[in-house]
Amino acid sequence: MDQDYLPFHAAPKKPDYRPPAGAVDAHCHVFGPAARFPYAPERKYTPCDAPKERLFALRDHLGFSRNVIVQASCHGRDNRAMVDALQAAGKRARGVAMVGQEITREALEALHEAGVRGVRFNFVKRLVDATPKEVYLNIVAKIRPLDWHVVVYFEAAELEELIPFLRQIDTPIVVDHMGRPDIAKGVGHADFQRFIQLLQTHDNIWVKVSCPERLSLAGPPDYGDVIPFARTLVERFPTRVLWGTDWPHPNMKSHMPDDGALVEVIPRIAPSPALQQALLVDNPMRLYWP
Ligand code: 0GY
Repeated sequence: MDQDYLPFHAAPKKPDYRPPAGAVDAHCHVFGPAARFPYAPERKYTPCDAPKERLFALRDHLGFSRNVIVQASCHGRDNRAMVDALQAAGKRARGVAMVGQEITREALEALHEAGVRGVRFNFVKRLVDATPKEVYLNIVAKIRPLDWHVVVYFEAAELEELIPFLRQIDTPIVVDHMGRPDIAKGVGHADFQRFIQLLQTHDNIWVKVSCPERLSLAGPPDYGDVIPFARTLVERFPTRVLWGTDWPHPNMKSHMPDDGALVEVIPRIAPSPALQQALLVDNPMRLYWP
């Protein structure tokens, strides 16, 4: 199967906004190269190769210092491409893996040694087949001794059903892409307010204020309709927000964002230097490089 979405931006602009020293891109991926790290047979899409060298070049070009490389569904539970990138990055990258409940203590320790600090549970139906919640809870029990956390990816409509499950997880939980709110409904809608209430009542839950390009109805380069969602989260939960490029933007079919333009969104969602320092440096350092 050939790649079935747009390739990543070949030459992103140098952003006008400069991130603070030590900034972390806390959500990005490496894909392949397929010749060395084949894609998972059960994948729902085939990405374009997005090798580690391109990620590290982008990191430097955008003015970032570190990456958190998140395992994506197209590689399934084969974490080798991600681990290979972590090893090449030295201490400048951490990882989030996808694992099965059968994983051994030794295998988890090897991932930890490579720089993995979390597991990802994906609930987005177009990306993965459903996994029973007990399986995920068994995995949580295995990662707890390593002080890892859980990254969850779901869409807003699924949150209500997921809340009892999330309450059973006592490690930190990081929610991808703001829980994918429906931007057309607005910040005041019950769905987004439910998410805010969850953050208010559970101080172990963090959120990535990422992916305006996936959520926006207005589109590039402004992504103005997504700003109020992200800014609300940054201002209300300044110590539990993370930011990431989501490079190389798998499954983007409407447009491929310019990563430099995405960086320029940051001061609009985190308007003060103190909020930017928390979002880009202090928060990810606390979670990934304590
Ligand atoms: C993202 C978003 C997507 C894909 C995945 O695991 C994945 O394949 O996360 C998506 O299609 O929304 O964060 O990369």
